[in-house]
Amino acid sequence: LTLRNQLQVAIENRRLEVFYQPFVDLKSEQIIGVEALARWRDNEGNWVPPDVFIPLAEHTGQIMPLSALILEKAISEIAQYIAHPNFVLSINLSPKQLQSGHLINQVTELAQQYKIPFGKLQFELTETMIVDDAKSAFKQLAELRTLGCKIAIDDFGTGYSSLSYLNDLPADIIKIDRSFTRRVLTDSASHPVTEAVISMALGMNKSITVEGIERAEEAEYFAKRSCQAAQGFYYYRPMPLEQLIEVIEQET
Ligand code: G
Ligand code: G
Ligand code: MN
Ligand code: NA
Repeated sequence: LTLRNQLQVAIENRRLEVFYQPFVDLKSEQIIGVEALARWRDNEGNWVPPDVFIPLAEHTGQIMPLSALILEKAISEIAQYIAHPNFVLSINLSPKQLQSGHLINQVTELAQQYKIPFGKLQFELTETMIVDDAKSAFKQLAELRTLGCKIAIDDFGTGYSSLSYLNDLPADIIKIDRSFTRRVLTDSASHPVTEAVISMALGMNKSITVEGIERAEEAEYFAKRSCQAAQGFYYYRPMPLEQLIEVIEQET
């Protein structure tokens, strides 16, 4: 079977899994939410990297049923932990989901079914996704925000967006890409850019989540600069639900 056919069968049998990577408050290091990350094993039982099957699914159109499956699995699995104060479930969106127009209905139905307040749901998308079809994307993002969902710009600083359009970005949170994080302690030439990205985000009144924190010194650097939240292997790696439950129970 081709990878595409294997993926088709896996989606139909709901065999994709969701891993969760917690993110934390930078000051207290307390978990304030989790990012849902799709995971898939092929017929031989080997993990296929999401960098492979997500683009494949986007190419074949399988991304729509795949995304619907991940959204439902994540919401149903996390529903009972959402009651913790400040706990947010963050979901990666694909451009097709924004274009389709079904997203609002899907989200509304699942939130009602699993009794999840909209404020507990966050959606991550990249700058490029918004620019590609700005008008329709802005409208859908505005609707999600009106419901109370949070919007986060993923991989911030790596897209092609013009600075002028950043003013109108319909988002609550900026996730600073890990390529910036990686450099702050090693490559002094990149500091001005990182500092500029931080001041832009703060100036636009966005909350900042720093991605890819792998060392205490990196966390310190961003904490000193008014960034609120952080994610990275230094705190937690993406993990299966059973492990996440243990982590949450240890924390509370
Ligand atoms: O964590 P990781 O290696 O798993 O993720 C690789 C890439 O795949 C990241 O860019 C991440 O945003 C993306 N990704 C992971 N899960 C999903 C998903 O459910 N939907 C979409 N659209 N992208 C995802
Ligand atoms: O594009 P997005 O931010 O959704 O990508 C999420 C990906 O980032 C996941 O594949 C996850 O495994 C990876 N990731 C999360 N934290 C770290 C980190 O501290 N270091 C590295 N190298 N990758 C990370
Ligand atoms: Mn992400
Ligand atoms: Na990212």
